[in-house]
Amino acid sequence: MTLEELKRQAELSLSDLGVHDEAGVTAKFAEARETMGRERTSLVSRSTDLHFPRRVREFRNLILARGHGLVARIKENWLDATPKHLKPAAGRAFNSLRIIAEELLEEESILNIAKLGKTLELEERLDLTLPGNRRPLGSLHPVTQMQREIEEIFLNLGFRIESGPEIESVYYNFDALNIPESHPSRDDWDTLYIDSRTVLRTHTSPVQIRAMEKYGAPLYIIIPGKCYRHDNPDASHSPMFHQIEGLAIDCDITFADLKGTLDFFAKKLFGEKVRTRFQPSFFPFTEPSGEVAISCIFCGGEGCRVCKESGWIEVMGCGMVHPQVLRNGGIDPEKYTGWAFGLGIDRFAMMKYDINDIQLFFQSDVRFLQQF
Ligand code: 2U9
Repeated sequence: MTLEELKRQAELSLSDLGVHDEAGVTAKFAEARETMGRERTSLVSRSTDLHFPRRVREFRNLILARGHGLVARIKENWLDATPKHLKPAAGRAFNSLRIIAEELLEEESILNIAKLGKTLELEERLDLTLPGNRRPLGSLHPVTQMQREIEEIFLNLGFRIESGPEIESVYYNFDALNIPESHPSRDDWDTLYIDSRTVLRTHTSPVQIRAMEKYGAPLYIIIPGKCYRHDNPDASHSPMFHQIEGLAIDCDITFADLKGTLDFFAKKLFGEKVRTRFQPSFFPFTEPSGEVAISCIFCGGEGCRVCKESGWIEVMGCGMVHPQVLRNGGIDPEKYTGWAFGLGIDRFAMMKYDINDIQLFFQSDVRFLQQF
């Protein structure tokens, strides 16, 4: 029976349709099920058609819509209106019709079949002898690779990786680090202010203050992350760059520990032949402070264009944590001492991969990135 015919008969009672016994009831309901099943199959066979999802919904409503759907009409006329002696047979037949109708019309399954149909139909069209379309494998960004290489060295030394907010308070980014109000780094020439008390962090040092407050001493942590400075982008400066800082606080930490650790780090990263040189420097948050240089990795220290014939390349800063900074972190400088260092990860990646323009890291040019 066609769907149109089923719709017409669903408006009539079974006795109007000449059904007067249980066999007739079962046969009539079987006809209805068969019609719905066939309609569904032909619907799915047209699954590649653009309007398929809409047709599925329409067919679903036609069959299952509350009140005027076919199943509802059949319930009213073939079940509710059926004489008592045929009710049990009609009840059983109707229940199986409703269940099948719902399963038949479970939208998702129809759409999946459709998809399958589409792929099947695609496959028919697909020439499997054609080469597959290669999905070029990506790789880690060179700055990320350098960061992980540095993290690995300190993780193996028993340090933990800490992280913290990039939008920081003036207190944690400057005050707690002993950086005086008048210090030039506070100028909005150097720092990106969100408002008078909030900045984009200019270094990861504020995370160390937070860690000292949170964990106290002893503390062995490294803090990698993005930092921001009001810098005009050029070959060696970017307003957003990556830093990693390290902090070791314990009851007998000395400058010798600092030198030994950073010398070990440099040899692990640039090779055992590399030598380190420490020269006095100044940072508000360390006293004494040092500038660390490594023997030039391009000329082995003989002198070349990169190291400006000096044989040395300055790579990072360090120092013993200033007692006031320890106090700001809630640590008693009478009991504990500590060392800290800071380096620019992008600069280390430029050295390692011999890249002369920091902007290349942030231009998302796949021709550049796929080299790593
Ligand atoms: C605390 C105590 C001490 C972190 C340090 C440096 C030296 C340093 C520069 C490296 C390259 C910044 O990105 S850069 O320009 N940083 O030279 N940073 S000592 O000293 C700290 C930090 C936090 C609590």
